[in-house]
Amino acid sequence: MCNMAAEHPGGSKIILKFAGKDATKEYDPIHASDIITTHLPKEKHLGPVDTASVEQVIEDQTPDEHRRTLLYAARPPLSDIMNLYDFEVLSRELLPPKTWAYYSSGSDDEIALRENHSAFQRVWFRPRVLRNVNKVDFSHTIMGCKSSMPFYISAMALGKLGHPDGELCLTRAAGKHNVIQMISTFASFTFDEIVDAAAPGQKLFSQLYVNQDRELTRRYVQNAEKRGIKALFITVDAPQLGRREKDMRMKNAADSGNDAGAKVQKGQKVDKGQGHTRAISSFIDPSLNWDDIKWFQGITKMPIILKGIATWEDAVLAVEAGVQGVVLSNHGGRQLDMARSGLEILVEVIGELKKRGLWPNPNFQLFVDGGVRRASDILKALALGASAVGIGKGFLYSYCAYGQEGVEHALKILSDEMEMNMRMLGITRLDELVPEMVDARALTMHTVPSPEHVLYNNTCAFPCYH
Ligand code: 173
Repeated sequence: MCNMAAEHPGGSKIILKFAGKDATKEYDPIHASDIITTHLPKEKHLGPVDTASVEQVIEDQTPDEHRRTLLYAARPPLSDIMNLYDFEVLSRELLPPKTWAYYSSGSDDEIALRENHSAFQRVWFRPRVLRNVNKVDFSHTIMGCKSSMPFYISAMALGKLGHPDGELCLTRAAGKHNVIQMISTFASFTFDEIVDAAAPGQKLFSQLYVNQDRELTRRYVQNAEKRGIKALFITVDAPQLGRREKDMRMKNAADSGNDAGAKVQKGQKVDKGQGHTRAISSFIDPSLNWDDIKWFQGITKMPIILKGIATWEDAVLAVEAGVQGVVLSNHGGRQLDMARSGLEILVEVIGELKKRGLWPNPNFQLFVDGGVRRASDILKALALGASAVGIGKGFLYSYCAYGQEGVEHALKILSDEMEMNMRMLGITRLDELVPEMVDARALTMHTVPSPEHVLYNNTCAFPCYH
């Protein structure tokens, strides 16, 4: 137990805080169910818990939990939800503050987070008219997989924090509506539990954080291939997790009470207030580099996509490394603050690949993620040359608020928006989308005022000082 506490990636404090108590509620969302069998040596498996000996914690709801329970019961009917932002507004009120802080936090001043949204606002349409747009078809092929729409559900960690069925809400809705889900390495459910929840023939992608223990990574990748995963998205923009300060502050607040943990920790080096992600991410290998790509190509036949490319220079290196594509992204504004939006990177990358005779390229795909909430966003990215886009938080918040039904409703909203926008753009199929249908001249101009006049109002944790 003591050894374990010292090595626990989330710090020893939390272990000591729950020592001798039932920690299921805290443990479950953050740990996949196979973590004990895959990470804890056999000799440390002490056997089944004698529940009679466990200190029972009968928890009354706090006034805030009670308020949220009432709010949850009084959610508007799904038919009132007009767009993907509506889910986000509801989630902010419905989720426990710690969960909202973890999901919604961008890094540092959250400028990259906001930029993802505002970049789309700097691209305008040039619609064509008087074309027969009676029948509109927006089905698409992504990495050889048929999809009802030109996006995939991007990987997000710790889904159970937001809903008991977590990522499975996505899997079930995606299977029903024929869209592709990318499974996160740090999902709350195990990789196999998610694949098992998929419908027969349902197409899935896998996101990979490369572990310092390459043997674990090899097993993870080869299991993914065996289970029929269609593409491997290796995250390359997170050698260290960004400072998501909202998340970090919540951890500090939770730990600052006068509990046993705090006393026992006195004088010890404490892993203070890292927040959910930084704690879990200690497995990620910061030594990952271009030479490792060959190793991946040697252990799997799945197509490899590098997720988190932010410059044309690295896109060229990716082509040269022989991978099948890249995701142009700033990691939802959660990594390097002020890294540009995927949309802006896309225009730069295509220009430079063209100059080098590397574009168009049937063997290399460009994906974009970050800030996508509307079909108009998707169409802008496709017009500018993206093969497809990734949507994460839009779907995350839809299941936080309404479970699987919420995800299905989000898909229906996007489908309606796709049809309407394509008609008004003057196209009936996605291959009719051309760069001339957008005006992206302002994309590289970063002079748009940020939505909040005083940035620190957004990141400050001490509202009484406002
Ligand atoms: O953005 C994230 O939160 C993320 O990528 C992550 C990384 C490690 C653990 C959990 C989440």
